[in-house]
Amino acid sequence: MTHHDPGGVGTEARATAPTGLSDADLVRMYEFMALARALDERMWLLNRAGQAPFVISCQGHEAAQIGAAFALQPSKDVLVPYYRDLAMVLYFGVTPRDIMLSLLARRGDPASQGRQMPGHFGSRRHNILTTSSPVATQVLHATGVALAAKYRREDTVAWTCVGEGGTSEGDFHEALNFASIHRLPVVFFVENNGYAISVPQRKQMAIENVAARAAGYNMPGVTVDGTDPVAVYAAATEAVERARRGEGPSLIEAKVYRFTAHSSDDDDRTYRDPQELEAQRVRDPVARFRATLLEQGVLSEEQDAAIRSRITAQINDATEFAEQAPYPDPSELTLHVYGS
Ligand SMILES: Cc1ncc(C[n+]2csc(CCOP(=O)(O)OP(=O)(O)O)c2C)c(N)n1
Ligand SMILES: [Mg+2]
Repeated sequence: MTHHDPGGVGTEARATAPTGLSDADLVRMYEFMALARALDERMWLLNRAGQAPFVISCQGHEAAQIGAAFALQPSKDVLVPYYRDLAMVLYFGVTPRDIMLSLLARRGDPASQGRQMPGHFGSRRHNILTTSSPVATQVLHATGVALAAKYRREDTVAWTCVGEGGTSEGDFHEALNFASIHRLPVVFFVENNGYAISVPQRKQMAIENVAARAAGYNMPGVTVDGTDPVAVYAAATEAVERARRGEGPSLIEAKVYRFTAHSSDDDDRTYRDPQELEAQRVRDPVARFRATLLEQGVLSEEQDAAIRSRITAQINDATEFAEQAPYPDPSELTLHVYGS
């Protein structure tokens, strides 16, 4: 298995049944998850220090995103993410420097040259479709990507992510209906964190599992523990293989928890009991996966320390790089906005 490496981990590979993931793969998964978490935490620090206007977080979603990412091939598959997918885009090749340039609205931001809000990922180079702000629009875009891939007979899978709140939008249902009729190579990945900003799931829909929606479109729908990257990887691999075989789309619901407020502009204490948040800490995917790997002897304390210091160095570098980078030139304000 070839996977993009976050920074180089010297681990011997050993096949682990039944997922086919080697020890090296598991450690790489952990490093991506820890990198995403640490980068996210730094972004909040910069926000609270008044340097970054807006942050939207992946904290709590890391295992779901990395488990999914490892089932994909960034060189040929297309990622159609939503704003929480920091860990996924890092796996597809977006760097911490790129993320910081976007966060601080600098000219070098590869997603929008400092014009869009942070969290609006997009990179032609890395096969990441540009994110649109209205929730669930990306689900239709991914369906279009899959339709194009089928027409061109390309071995491409379109992978799109959406929150559970987004699955109550009409766009979501139109996309699933169309994709299923035409057996398109697309996977719909729902990161169910139980809230759509302040609205709990029971006020968003009358079902317990979003996966149940798949039955209405005659496609497989599964619910997985989104705090376990290996469980997500197994479900994702099955869906991706099905799509590659030409058998059509699948829906995967990963149950996660959102450890931060909706965004840096939200105060979750107005609608979420702090005790609920504390009780969910035992489900912290990064801490849990680290503990599991240590317990299984897949990761050593020394290796973990090396990973953490490498991550800190990467994040310090990215922060300093972006802080020193120039803002967009005001004379280029209308560039890429109006045609001539
Ligand atoms: C069509 C549309 N309606 C409302 C919004 C405002 N909005 C942004 S994120 C969000 C919540 C989405 O919740 P969910 O889909 O569960 O994703 P989560 O943020 O929980 O990951 C809302 C209502 C929007 N961006 N687009
Ligand atoms: Mg949600």
